[in-house]
Amino acid sequence: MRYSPDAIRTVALVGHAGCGKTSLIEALLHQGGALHAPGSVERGTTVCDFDPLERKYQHSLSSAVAHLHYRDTRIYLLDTPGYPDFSGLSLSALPAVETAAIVINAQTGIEMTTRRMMAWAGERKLCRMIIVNGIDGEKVDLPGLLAQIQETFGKSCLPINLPAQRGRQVVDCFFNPAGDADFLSVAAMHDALVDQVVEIDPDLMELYLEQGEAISPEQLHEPFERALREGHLVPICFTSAANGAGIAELLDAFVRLLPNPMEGNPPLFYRDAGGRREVVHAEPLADKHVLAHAFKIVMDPYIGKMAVFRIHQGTIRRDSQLYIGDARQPFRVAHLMLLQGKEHIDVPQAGPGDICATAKVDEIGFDAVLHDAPEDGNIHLTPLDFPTPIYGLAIEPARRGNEQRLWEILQKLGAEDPCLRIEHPVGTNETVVRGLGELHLRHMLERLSEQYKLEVVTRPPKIAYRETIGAKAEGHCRHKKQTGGAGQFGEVMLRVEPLPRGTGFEFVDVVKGGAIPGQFMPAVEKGILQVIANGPLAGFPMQDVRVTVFDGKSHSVDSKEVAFVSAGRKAFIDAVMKAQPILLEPIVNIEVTTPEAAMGDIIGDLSAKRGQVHGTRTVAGDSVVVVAGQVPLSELNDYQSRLNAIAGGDGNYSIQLSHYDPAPPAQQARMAAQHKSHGDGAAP
Ligand SMILES: Nc1nc2c(ncn2[C@@H]2O[C@H](COP(=O)(O)OP(=O)(O)OP(=O)(O)O)[C@@H](O)[C@H]2O)c(=O)[nH]1
Ligand SMILES: [Mg+2]
Repeated sequence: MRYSPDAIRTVALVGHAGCGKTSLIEALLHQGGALHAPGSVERGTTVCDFDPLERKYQHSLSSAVAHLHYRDTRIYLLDTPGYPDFSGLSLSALPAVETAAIVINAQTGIEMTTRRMMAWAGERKLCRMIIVNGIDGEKVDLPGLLAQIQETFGKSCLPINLPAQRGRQVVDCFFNPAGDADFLSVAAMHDALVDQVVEIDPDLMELYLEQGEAISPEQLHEPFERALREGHLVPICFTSAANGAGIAELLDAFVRLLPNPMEGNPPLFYRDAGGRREVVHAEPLADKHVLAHAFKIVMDPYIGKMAVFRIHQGTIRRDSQLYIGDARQPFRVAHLMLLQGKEHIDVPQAGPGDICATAKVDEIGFDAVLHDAPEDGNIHLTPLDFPTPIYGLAIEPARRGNEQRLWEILQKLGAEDPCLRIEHPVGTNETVVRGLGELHLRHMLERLSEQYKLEVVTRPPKIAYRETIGAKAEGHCRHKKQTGGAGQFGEVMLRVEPLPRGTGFEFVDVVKGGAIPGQFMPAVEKGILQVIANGPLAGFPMQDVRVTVFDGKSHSVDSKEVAFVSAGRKAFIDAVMKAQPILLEPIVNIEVTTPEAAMGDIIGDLSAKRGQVHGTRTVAGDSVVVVAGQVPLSELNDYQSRLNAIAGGDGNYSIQLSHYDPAPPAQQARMAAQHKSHGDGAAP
């Protein structure tokens, strides 16, 4: 059955781990008739947590798509993982939907992912709603939580229903405001909602003041959508995925109140017109050119590479010819499928608003734009601002000979997750996988062994230190070689000086009178750049240095490129070693979420690790705190285990690169000595 765009809703459920997203989708699928009985996360029987590792851990580790048909409407539900380690996969689901439903656990309240997702969805201009789930819980303080939500996210967050019968039901505050709620007055909430909606439209406001109560929900539909689009209204629904309270009402709210693809804010497409960005307005119309966006890539061991995409414009049919980005050759859509967790349902065609998948097309990468007009090859979707993966693990196969296979599998895993990066840092002979946290990398390792049956050994990677200098100095080298016939000659004199942190490298040539002939200057720079990539102090890349070459000598016969590369390199090393070389270490911003009882110990531990605590804030009532600060990355080896020990298994943390600072002198000395003992020392 084909749906016109106005009969489609797309919703991504986002929010902190364990708030009930997967369970809610299960309850909604059941309510909408797509499932005879809801499965459970504990029994490993849900539609969305179908991966063996998800079942083992009882947590979603990737995003999943489900859909249902309800009251002539097709509703797409995207389940996303709540752990911050997998936020690359939750964030990437956002461009596929009109609405982000931020789920809050009634028991634990506002958590780190809640805040982040509210902010991220707001930045992407998505319509937002809040679902407070778990209202059946015994010790929940729902009035307190509602006040906290409004305090944190603003007064635009208003309930469209309220819990009743001590969390066994909900009562509607918008369409039929009647009945008693467990707290607050239904009538007052209705008025607050209508006030908020009419505020957006002065004409309606006037009418409202005249008509008063008589204004109908139908009259409010347009302004309601506008209020959602502009973030002027964030409706709140209450649910329990466990006892079913509020589930039918939530489904009803999806259909009646959430934007269809024509009512949501348009996707952020742009055309790259020779470096200039021109906004492209995708129109959700079936007869226009195709514009679709691949937001999820799955490497299925059985069906191969599968791309999941959202159609924003036009119609895709089985056998359609589509282009991937700026590729010249189109591919044929051999399979067009709707997804229900791990199930694929072949469909003949799909249109604007639909979320589909196609398999066996190797060229479709994450974030690819699919289209059917060669001239649209320069259309892109504004990229998401993903957190930087800086938590690294050096990895190699347990058995020699498997290097290539490991590399290929890592590339596959990296293709699925925008926050998993595979690196081969210059100057090291390591393959390093970077992710957002220990859990992220542990999951990657489990997939290597369980899914791909590849055993590997790991160790902490070399920390990405940098080198710089602390003073001005001059350096000199006369490179002279006489081997049999032709000789080599080049002489370079240069000056180095420190630049402000984060500036990089500058090369200045002020040589006068052709002391170094112009054609050899690139050779001098090449020699210097070799040292920039592999610093003389401890072998790390150098930054924030200006090099001024001011004099030199050449020889009419013996001067050659190699001689000046060598002279440039050695003169530069000479200068750097006299200019107070400094080892810089990465400093990260850290946020530790911990039960309040462990807060003092966490702060003490961070201080002992040369960290600085900038502040703490309370979330989830009073029981959980977030400690924010900065700490050198080199101090965080094995931090999750320490945190587990201190916080009794309830601690969590996330890090992001902040800046580079000089490493303590003892550490510098140790690393310089290590570098020397490996024979890569600074001696020119
Ligand atoms: N009492 C109660 N328990 C719930 C409710 N919803 C979910 N749970 C339980 O809470 C736990 C976590 O639920 P999930 O659905 O896996 O939560 P999630 O948001 O998908 O978690 P992640 O996948 O880790 O992000 C499971 O044990 C559920 O059975 C609810 O409304 N009430
Ligand atoms: Mg889940």
